[in-house]
Amino acid sequence: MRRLLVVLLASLLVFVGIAAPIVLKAADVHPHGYPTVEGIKMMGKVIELMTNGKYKVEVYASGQLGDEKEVIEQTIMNAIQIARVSVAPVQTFYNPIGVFTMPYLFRDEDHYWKVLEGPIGEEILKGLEKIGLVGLCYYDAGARSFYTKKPVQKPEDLKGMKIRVQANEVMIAMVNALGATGVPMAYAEVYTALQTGVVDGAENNPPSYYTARHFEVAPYYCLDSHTRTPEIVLIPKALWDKLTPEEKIIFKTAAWASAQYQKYLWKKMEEEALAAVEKGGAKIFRPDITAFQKLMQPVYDKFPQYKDLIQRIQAVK
Ligand code: GTR
Repeated sequence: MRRLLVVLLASLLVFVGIAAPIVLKAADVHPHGYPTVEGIKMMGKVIELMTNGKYKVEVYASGQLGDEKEVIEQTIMNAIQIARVSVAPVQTFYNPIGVFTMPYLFRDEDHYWKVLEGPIGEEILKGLEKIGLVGLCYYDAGARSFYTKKPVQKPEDLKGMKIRVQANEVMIAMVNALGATGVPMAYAEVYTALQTGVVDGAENNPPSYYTARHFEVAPYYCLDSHTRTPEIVLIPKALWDKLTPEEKIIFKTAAWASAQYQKYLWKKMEEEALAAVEKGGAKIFRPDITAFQKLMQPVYDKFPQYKDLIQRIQAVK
């Protein structure tokens, strides 16, 4: 009798539309307040609102659900439903996306967005389905540059240094081409690795350099802007396939809207971060970028699989 009552009550709740929401777990390595985390929160709110509460997005910030490689694996298995990661570590799972981590690939910011939000960017998002993921949109991550414990103002200064990179082959090759050694390592471990001298430097954009407080332990920031590696928002294909046609539009639209918001927050934080690290004692160098760029040919030679894509990217005006 009691069981029957429970079943009846549960079906009634479903009927009047107050069933327990389907929880979607979202992962990000950055803390609350960081543009990517706030972007995902906005996307979650739009999804919740537009589906009348059928879905609820719970955001796990600061790497609570693991490093990016683990998060990607879990998202493929539908144990995590929203992954906001850099495209760099996605390369191991889907090689073509690694093209976006090639050094000095994009002419400028305008070119970057034209490529990402044009047919090539769309094609890469679509290709992710082959590994069980659906790419919803890209987020801004500006340009990455080196920061070190000893000053680096030109490529020669990097010689012999150990530089932490993301789990990405192009990044290792890029650092090696400059005469240093690329050491892949999880983001959460970088602070201690710098502090204890396990590595001599790392590389990232100003908001990461600032919020992860790496400037405290590697105070020389050399703005060589070697890569413009975008961020990406991924969901499991298993989840996508279960969505109704209407829900698919809601998810896509929510992601698109959140990208506009994230880009706005990004611009603000990029400037604030540079000022903040300087205030915190970091020294910023603006080097001759062509000196770095000139040494990148071996990286291009090492990844012939990207040749066609690179040509198409360069042709985007
Ligand atoms: C940041 C990026 C993170 C993570 C990190 C890293 O710029 O937003 O997703 O990839 O870099 O270097 O590990």
